[in-house]
Amino acid sequence: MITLALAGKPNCGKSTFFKAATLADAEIANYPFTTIDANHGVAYLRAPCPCTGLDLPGGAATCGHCTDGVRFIPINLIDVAGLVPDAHLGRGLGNQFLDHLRQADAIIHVVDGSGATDAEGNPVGPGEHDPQEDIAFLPYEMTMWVYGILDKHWAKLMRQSVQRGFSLHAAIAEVLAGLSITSEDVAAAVRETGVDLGHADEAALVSFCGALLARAKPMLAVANKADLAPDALLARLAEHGVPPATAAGELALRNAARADLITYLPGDESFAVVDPAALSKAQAAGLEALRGAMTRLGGTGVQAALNRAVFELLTRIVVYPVEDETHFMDGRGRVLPDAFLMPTGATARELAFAVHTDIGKGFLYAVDARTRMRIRDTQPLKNGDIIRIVSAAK
Ligand SMILES: Nc1nc2c(ncn2[C@@H]2O[C@H](COP(=O)(O)OP(=O)(O)OP(=O)(O)O)[C@@H](O)[C@H]2O)c(=O)[nH]1
Ligand SMILES: [Mg+2]
Repeated sequence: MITLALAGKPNCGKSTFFKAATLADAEIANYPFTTIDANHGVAYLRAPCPCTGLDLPGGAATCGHCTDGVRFIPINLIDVAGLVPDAHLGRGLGNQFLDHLRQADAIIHVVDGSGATDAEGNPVGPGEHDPQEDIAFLPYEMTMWVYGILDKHWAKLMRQSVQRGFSLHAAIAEVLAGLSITSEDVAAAVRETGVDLGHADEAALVSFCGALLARAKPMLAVANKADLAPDALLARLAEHGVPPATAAGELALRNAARADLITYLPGDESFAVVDPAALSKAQAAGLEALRGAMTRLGGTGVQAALNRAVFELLTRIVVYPVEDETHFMDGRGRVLPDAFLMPTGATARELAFAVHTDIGKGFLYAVDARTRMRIRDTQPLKNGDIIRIVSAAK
């Protein structure tokens, strides 16, 4: 399963974002380093369910795995302890937490878009800190952390490559394998930065590490606490590709929906109150304030950030494997039960391997369930495809 990590300075709203996205318990408080041990949970991506418009078995309206045609696809989410400037040198809680980011396929960098906390996460007056200053800090800390790992092994790496004709690219990839960095990534980062690894100085190696990291751990910065931020600041952040979010707003909506006070699906631009008479005065006022913020921001931005990280940064597509292409079912009669997040360009054979190694090994051919046409082995799958895999393995 895809794993995203929430990272950023202390007190920016990572645990609030995590709790809103997973509804798992997580401690939230207005001071730095509330979270020490990382929280792990399951969040969901939002996608249109392919059952809409299909002729389903027994004339069913939906597949039973979606809500009104909206499909929620599970991913892992990790809420990591806050990082402060110079964490790579051991400041704050040190660099042990950078280690949690190893497991992530991509990172959502939660920025306090309200400017009401300083670089260390201590509360300051509204707008006293410029959130733009925080955007570059996380990539920098992570780059310096990778550089630190490489630097520690550098003499050995050089010796090995000179004495034993070992490829330096492969040796670097081996040292950084924990970050899922491959020798292809190393070769690409060398091409991108033009670094001559054999004779590189510190600055050249740091820029090489930055390029490596951008490939291995793509990052999306999100301006959280946007409900408190002035429009002009949000517009400036948006110009730098940083979308707004209100994690606290999303958490309030999910709790209200769970209590049947409102109808709201994560990622909706608005919500509907079920029965205005059932709300306390405070609840009604809180929800109306939130409605205003959502109109201004185009929703809470939480679902949008999760979706963007997976569909845009990791360029995944959703594909639905079935065993019976006429009824869109698996072998147990369940309609469209599984959604697979495949890399763009993946083929049916790769989907077969993702379903099960044996199914992949026994792969014979695949059928597009919508057109009932066989698809070529080499043909890239499309987002939303429903695919029957025919395999010698059962
Ligand atoms: N107004 C507003 N406040 C928020 C939002 N998200 C979080 N907060 C508040 O910000 C404070 C910090 O939230 P946390 O979720 O604990 O932040 P964190 O980043 O996990 O903090 P550490 O674990 O200490 O690193 C709390 O008081 C939250 O209620 C938001 O979207 N809007
Ligand atoms: Mg926290």
